[in-house]
Amino acid sequence: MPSTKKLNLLVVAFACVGVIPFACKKTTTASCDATRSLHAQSKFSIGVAIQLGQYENNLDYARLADQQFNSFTPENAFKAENLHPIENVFEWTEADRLISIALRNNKTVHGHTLIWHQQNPAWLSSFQGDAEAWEALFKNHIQTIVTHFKGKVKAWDVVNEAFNEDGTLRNSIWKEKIGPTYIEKAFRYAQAADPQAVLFYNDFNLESNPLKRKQVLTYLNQLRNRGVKISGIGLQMHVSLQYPEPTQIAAAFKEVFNQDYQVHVSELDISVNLLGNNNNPDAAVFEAQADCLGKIVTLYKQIPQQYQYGITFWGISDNDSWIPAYFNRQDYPLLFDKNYQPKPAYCKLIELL
Ligand code: 9MR
Repeated sequence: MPSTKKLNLLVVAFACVGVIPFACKKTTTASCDATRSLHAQSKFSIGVAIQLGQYENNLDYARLADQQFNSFTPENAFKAENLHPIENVFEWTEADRLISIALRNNKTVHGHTLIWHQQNPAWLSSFQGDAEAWEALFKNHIQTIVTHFKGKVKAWDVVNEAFNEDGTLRNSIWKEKIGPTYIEKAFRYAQAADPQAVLFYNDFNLESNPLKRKQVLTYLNQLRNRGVKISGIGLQMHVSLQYPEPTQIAAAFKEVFNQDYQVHVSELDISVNLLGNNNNPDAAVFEAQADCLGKIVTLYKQIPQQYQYGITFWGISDNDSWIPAYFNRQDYPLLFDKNYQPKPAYCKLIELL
């Protein structure tokens, strides 16, 4: 995530915290065990970001991954720095292990991500070549990966986080070297390599920033009008107790499906310590988190079924979340606690699905 995202989140949080300290109000959730299965309860897919190392070394993690979720998004294993670490060398070993675990356990795999400005291999920034060489590299990167996983990966986040918060195109190595049409080209190359794959554009703050959402939709609609296949939009939804308001989320879902895009809540987590001043939240905070998730899921269920691609959580337990390391603060944003026990958010979810 870019540092601007960090800043934006904080600015938004400071702006809101005095006005609406708890957008998601407290209710009481009965305690529950995790002997049931989220995905078995659900009409749409319930996904999770998977870390291969955790899956292979932590029995609690693997048990919950298998039991509760039916779609796996590799959290980092499919990013360019891991799959394409050296020019002309692709490294499949770990990604293939993850695929066989998923398929053996009847999970679908959501490929994340083909083209991004982050987690690119070092060789890319020093690659010397003319426009033609860059185009060949770009095409080869996308098509080698999509072809390798054809028939095994159901859907791809073809392009990730390509827009700024004001809705303009973000500067990135891809925009610089391939040109501003790189998004269109990425989708066309992915589609040609696997015509069956479901193709997504994925980004953050689409649920909370109407300007960015409008610009992204306008941009993607233009591509579609030129015959580019774009099946859906991933709203990452790294949200918090304070923000965004459920009304904003409802508006976002509606705008996206009204324009004929499938809606993937693609990286859901709910921060309970956005400002870093509540390292030991009490039970009321976790009830509020459950309530917040309940509102999101209730809104998601109102989306017409053909547009419900699914909800994916960005990790299993609070132990596995990216947030503490990235923001250098304690946080507890997921469905299971650090001991892999269900939290009120899990109980709320299973009750609502
Ligand atoms: O969760 C991922 C974390 O382990 C990585 O260190 C980080 C690197 O930027 O990427 C995290 O996942 C990101 C995802 O790929 C795209 N959207 C934002 C996610 C959180 O930063």
